[in-house]
Amino acid sequence: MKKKHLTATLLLSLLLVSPAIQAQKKLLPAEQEIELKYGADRLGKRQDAAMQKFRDNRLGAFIHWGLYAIPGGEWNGKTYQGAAEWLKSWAKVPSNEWLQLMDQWNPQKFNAKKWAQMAKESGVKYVKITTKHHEGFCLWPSKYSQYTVANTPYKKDILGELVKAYNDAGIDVHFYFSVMDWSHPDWRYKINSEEDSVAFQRFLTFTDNQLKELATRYPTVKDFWFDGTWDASIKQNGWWTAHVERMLKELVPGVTINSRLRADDYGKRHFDSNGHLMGDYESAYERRLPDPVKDLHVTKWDWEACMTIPENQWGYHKDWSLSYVKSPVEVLDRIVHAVSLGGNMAVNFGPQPDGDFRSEEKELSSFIGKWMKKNGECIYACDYAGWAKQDWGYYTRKKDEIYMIVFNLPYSGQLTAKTPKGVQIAEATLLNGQSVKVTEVARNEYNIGIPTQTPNEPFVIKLKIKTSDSPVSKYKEALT
Ligand code: JFZ
Repeated sequence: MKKKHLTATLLLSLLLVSPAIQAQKKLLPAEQEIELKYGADRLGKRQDAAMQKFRDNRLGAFIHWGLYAIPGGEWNGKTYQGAAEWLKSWAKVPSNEWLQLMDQWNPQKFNAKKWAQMAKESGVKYVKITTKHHEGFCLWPSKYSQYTVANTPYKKDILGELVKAYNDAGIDVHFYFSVMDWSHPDWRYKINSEEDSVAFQRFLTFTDNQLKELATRYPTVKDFWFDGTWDASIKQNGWWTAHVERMLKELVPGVTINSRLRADDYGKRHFDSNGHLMGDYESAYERRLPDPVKDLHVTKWDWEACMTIPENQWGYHKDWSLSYVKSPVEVLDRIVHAVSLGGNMAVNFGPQPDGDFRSEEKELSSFIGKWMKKNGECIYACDYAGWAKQDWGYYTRKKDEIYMIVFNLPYSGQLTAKTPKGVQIAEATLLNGQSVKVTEVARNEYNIGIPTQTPNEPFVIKLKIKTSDSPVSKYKEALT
């Protein structure tokens, strides 16, 4: 049993992670590109106000909430270590039995306004909500499925309440949607026969209907984040992924779509057969991040990473002691790491079945929120700075302002900053305006002082820069 899960996990990582990484390396010279009907719609970053808002938001929350929250990783007295939202699969529970959990869906502590307030206080600018995960249970009263909130004791439209509450708080809502649907008889992993093909076309029509329903019921939705699209059946129907992207963009002006939805004419995913990103942003960085030195190619496109607080639990799991749980500073490190490479970060929360959040998540959320309140200007609307990574932490940039976000303090009491050619540091300050000593130590190399009373959490130094083509410097490069 265990071995099987390991193999499944390995296979998942091989199948899901590598295509994106491999494909982008195979960029062909323009004249050798092949013609694609369902390849990238656009070359380079999307440049419009809605995309800019998506990018400027930078910090988001992911919410995984569905029937899986009820068993919380435990089935028939046995606890499963794998991701709680996959429990149906780990414990091999037949769909009809699993969907009976709907009778217990009655989150008495659920309060959309409280969720929105928590999000607001945590500093996130958007929330990605699982409208439907692999299990097939819908958080909205879909007329195309019987497995929805409407048919539970709770009855109410959870998604609708959340969209309203978040929007009222000025927070953008993104929809997570799993195409793979374990509750639907027409879902196929692979098309092996005419019969499969017919069933699967029916399934795609059902999915179109649900997506149109979501887009029209909740027109303020800003993004669709697709999942469960890695199987052969979808790769054999790349046309459909291109169609869905166009359909949603027509229904919801400005909407953004992740690369995970897409497959091209040849079943290539994320990046098409010519190596161009499909969708609006890359979404394969999950629970891991690009290397800040070796993976600078990611700064060429928009991307969003997502991460769990334990090692790999998206939905609510009763027992967080089964894997390592990241500390608040470790979570913060990953947020800053993503932004320093021009990416967004969505931190995941898995609410309890009663509609409240576990205490660890509340604490984390409040830590991030307090830090963002003081230091958010180095995150929101910031981008890759283009400066060489140093050991003390990360750089981000907003126009001519460079932020140093310090995670590691050196014994020398000096932070090294190396500027690109033609760039000098004019001034350094803390975010409260207090000035920090800058010493030029070599051409394009500076020592930046640290505050005498060092903060007990990561802190930010803001640099003002000057640019000149022929830099006036008393330091000459060595003649060799
Ligand atoms: C998927 C889901 O199976 C999981 O339950 C969760 O919702 C997560 C956000 O997405 O899992 C994946 C999907 C893609 C990768 C890894 C896990 N990937 O590309 O590495």
